[in-house]
Amino acid sequence: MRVSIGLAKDDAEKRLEKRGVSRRDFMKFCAAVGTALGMGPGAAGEVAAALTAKKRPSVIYLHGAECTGCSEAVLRTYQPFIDELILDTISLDYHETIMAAAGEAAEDALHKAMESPEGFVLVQEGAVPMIENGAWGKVGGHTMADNLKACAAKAKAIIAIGACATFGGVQAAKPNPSQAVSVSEFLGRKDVINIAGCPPNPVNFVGAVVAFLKGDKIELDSLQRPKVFFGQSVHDQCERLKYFEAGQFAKSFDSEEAKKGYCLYELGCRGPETYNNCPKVLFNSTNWPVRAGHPCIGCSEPKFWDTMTPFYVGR
Ligand code: FSX
Ligand code: SF4
Ligand code: F3S
Repeated sequence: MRVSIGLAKDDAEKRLEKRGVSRRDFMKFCAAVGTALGMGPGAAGEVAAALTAKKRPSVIYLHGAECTGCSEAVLRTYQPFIDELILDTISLDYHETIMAAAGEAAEDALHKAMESPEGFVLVQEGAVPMIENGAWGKVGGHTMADNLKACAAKAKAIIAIGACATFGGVQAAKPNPSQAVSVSEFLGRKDVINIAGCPPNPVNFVGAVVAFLKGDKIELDSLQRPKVFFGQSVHDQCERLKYFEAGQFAKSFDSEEAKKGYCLYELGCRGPETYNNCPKVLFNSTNWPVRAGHPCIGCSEPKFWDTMTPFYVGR
């Protein structure tokens, strides 16, 4: 599907306005993305320019084995315009869960996007089930593995979004009955951009898209996550760090200490082992797990279902 037609910058802003999104809100969001990207004072303007440029990349968004929470996170933010923004500013030509087309029309859209002369960016949400030659996961009669392989061979850039695509996620947890693997493992490629998290922060996803649109090099860590988003531990950025350092810990969720905002380490917080920008970027610019009183469960780390469990137990 071609969700929208090519829009000049002003047209894009006008269209957002029509949906009740003021330029101010749009620029606020752009500033948040710019800040996450570690850009300077001109960040909002630069991000806005990248997102509203006339020439938009075609995006193919594939699903593997997952819960679709990543798509939900991107499309159901409190800012009603992020969906509009994504659909307007990139040309989302194929997205299995939100596209209107079905059956052969959907397949046609995929092939058309794959042949687009400008090329395309491939986004994959979800792991790749490998058992029985991939037969446990099929879309349009093809295995998820085959779809990914065919698209990856032609893509200009590959973004793996969410814990499942980046590291296998819940379906790769022991005993991994479907023999699920991550996108980079399946493709054997070191250039897949891993936007980790279960779900990941939409700002990090949009940030990676913006960096690509601007032609900026995206530096990755040893787990192929952009350093700019995943370079620091959750713990080091946590507002409860002062309590950790003072040895002040909440012993139970209903304790006075918990109410006072003491450190959740003894209640199983994995912030010290986890790299992500949640405390700084927040979800929906509103909150993040620890501020809401819940320990970090390590959702942006590989195999966290195996390595970070049992949850709610200190170590
Ligand atoms: Fe995985 Fe996406 Fe966790 Fe779900 O689908 S990252 S299970 S929130 O959403 O891939
Ligand atoms: Fe670290 Fe978690 Fe304590 Fe925050 S709540 S200081 S992330 S251990
Ligand atoms: Fe995930 Fe921990 Fe952030 S659980 S959302 S990395 S606080």
